[in-house]
Amino acid sequence: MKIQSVDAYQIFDSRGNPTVECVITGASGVTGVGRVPSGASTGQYEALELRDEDPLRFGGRSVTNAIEHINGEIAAAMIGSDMRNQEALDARLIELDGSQNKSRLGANTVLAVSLAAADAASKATGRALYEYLGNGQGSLLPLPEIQIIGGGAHAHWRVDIQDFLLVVMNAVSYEDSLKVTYDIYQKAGDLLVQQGRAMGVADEGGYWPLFETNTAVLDFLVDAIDAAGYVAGRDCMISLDFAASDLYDGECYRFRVPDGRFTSDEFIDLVTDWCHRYPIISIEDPLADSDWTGWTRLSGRLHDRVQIVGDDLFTTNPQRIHKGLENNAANAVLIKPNQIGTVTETIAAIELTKRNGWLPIVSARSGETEDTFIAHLAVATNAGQIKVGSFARGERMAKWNELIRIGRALGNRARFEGARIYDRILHR
Ligand code: 2PG
Ligand code: MG
Repeated sequence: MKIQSVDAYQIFDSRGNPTVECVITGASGVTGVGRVPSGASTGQYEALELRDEDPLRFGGRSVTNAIEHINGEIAAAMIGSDMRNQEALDARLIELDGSQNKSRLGANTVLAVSLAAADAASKATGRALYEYLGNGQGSLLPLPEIQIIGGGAHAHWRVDIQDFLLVVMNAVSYEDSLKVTYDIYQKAGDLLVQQGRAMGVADEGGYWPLFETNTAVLDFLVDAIDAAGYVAGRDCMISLDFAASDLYDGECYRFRVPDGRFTSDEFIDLVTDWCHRYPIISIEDPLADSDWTGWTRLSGRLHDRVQIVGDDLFTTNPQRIHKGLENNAANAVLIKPNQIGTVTETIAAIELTKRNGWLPIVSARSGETEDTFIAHLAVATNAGQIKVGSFARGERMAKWNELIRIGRALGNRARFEGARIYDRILHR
């Protein structure tokens, strides 16, 4: 099952920005495709996303150099290799790049090839992608975290918090969690129109409304859950992505609505207070990616009460996850393949997280494509949770729908733990 050709070209993501698509063709004619997403609130420790930086072309965002790398030196190195040996292919890509953070070839460049190889190999072996990636061991359908309201860098800072997400705590199946989400997403939209707050949708399909404070959004969400016929705190809980690296100026955390500055300790007090006052089950990047002492202090207070997720803090990087484990900095890790650059390293980050009793959450980016790799990855690794943005827009629904298909294909092998997944880290 040798790789016969590697072909990359520029496509566009859900924000209309250029990105890389790569097709790998095997000697038998089988083809696999990889498409790369892109973040807006990117962490400073992420592997490098290579863009042309030519202000006259796509605002500097074109990916011609990435594509030339693939069609040139990467194709030369990949052609003739066995597409079924993902670890060897990824090791070769890492070796070719030769840098610490994929800065020579670009993580977007390398990931497009790594994803395409996995897809091609799954087809060549006649296995669904989740079966191929998980070597037949994956059967757990993930509990979704679904965005209802967007803010921060994804919604022109209308509110400070980036993601206000819903977790359906008592869902009995993956599809049940989508049904409850549908009810609440629709009801929230109706209420926003009634209240004259509706403006549109943010980058990931969540509403982008007018609110004067961040806590007013939390109050609104609780009301929307109740108005949809569910009980906040019992049936459904809230998950927040603070994306706090974007709020941090190196000394203090800054809120715009209302205007406020907080030291790390003061911000920890604020986050702790919210977790006591509202039905919050999960907090992501509650502090900046450089504020390690703050993370340890916050986790000391909340680690058995809420899921504490490092996204910018860990950037799917096993070295940073190790540091987090040593420092008791969190209890969960957001997993984004393009933060690290290869399928093998992404799976290694998930395994490291699980081995140490923390929870992985497979995640999309704010700039997405129709690619459904992450749905397969979540099931393949029995990750237990997934975050894809809201319950609207094609690039988001592609992932939710793919998980429905995977569930059907698994048949009675499919498992769903729902919110029981949190029992591994929380005392509830
Ligand atoms: C995040 C993601 C998805 P971005 O911060 O978790 O919400 O955003 O892709 O912009 O980093
Ligand atoms: Mg995040």
